[in-house]
Amino acid sequence: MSKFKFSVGPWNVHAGADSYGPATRSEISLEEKFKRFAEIGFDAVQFHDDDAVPNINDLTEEEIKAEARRVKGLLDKYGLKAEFVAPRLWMDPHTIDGGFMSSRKEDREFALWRSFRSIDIARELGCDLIVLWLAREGTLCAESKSPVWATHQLVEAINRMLEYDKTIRVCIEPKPNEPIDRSICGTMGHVMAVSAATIDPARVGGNLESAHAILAGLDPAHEIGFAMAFNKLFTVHLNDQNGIKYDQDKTFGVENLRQAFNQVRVLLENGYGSHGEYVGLDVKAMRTTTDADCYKHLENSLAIFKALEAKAERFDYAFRDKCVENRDLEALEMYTMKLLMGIDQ
Ligand code: XUL
Ligand code: MN
Repeated sequence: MSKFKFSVGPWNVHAGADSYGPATRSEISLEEKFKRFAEIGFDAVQFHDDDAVPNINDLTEEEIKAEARRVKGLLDKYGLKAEFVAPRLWMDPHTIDGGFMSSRKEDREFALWRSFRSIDIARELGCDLIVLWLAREGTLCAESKSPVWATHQLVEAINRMLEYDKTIRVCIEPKPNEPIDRSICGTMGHVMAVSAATIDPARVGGNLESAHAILAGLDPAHEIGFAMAFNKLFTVHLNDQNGIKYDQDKTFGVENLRQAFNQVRVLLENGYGSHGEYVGLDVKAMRTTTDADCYKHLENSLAIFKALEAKAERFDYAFRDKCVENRDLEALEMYTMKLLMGIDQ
């Protein structure tokens, strides 16, 4: 029995289109996804603003809230909670050169409008968390934007959200690049600095995605630990990634089992979830996956997480301490490898 609660986004079950080719699977309705998420064992759903309210730009504020209430009804029907809402600030023509730090004032206002609407939607869905994945916040042409000005724009935008709703929490999901070349807020360290500069740091934290940390050349477990040291790990996006290349969002643990184990171990060791945090997955099916198997990557990620949780529960801390005391890290490393390989010891 897992100690954790799990969440997932509707975009994690998708039709398989990528930049180089069309869809390979059928589209699935939001309700059908909710039904299967609940059956698979998820507790909560993560949303982009327009996952919950399609065509959001064409609706009035009241229409947006009404549609969000309808989606809340669907969540209730399947016993699911909403975990967070993330404004999608990368698809719209207004976001070509960024959102909060776009070079044009009307585009910056659009980004704030979507953020305020995301807060409204979150409230209707019954959650208090806004995730900012800052997809286009940075520079494509290094000389085009001052990183000082851009960083101030980000802090100011978060302050406006904190003022708009006095109890909403804002959570940055850092990523060093893609689709932007040079990101303004690329790691957990950046997130902590931005948080500290806002008007209410206790309400501004991070969402650590394993793949994004690996893209930054960092260890996801250490990024998790760093944020937890400041009580700022508001959620996680667990997945896997084969080195520093395009963002792959692979099934959790399939590339680096030891690194995955250490993410689970750090979460478990430090009581992640005791303030209601969810273990979120952000994983994609392979393009070859069939319609019949289009939830397999989620089932597999959950199964791998739970198997690693059971290993983490069995981790022999007394043996670890003895190895550390004797400076016998070779023995500790082999103990860990045997634990992962299922070799009796
Ligand atoms: C992009 C990414 C997004 C965010 C949500 O790399 O991870 O799916 O998690 O906007
Ligand atoms: Mn993510």
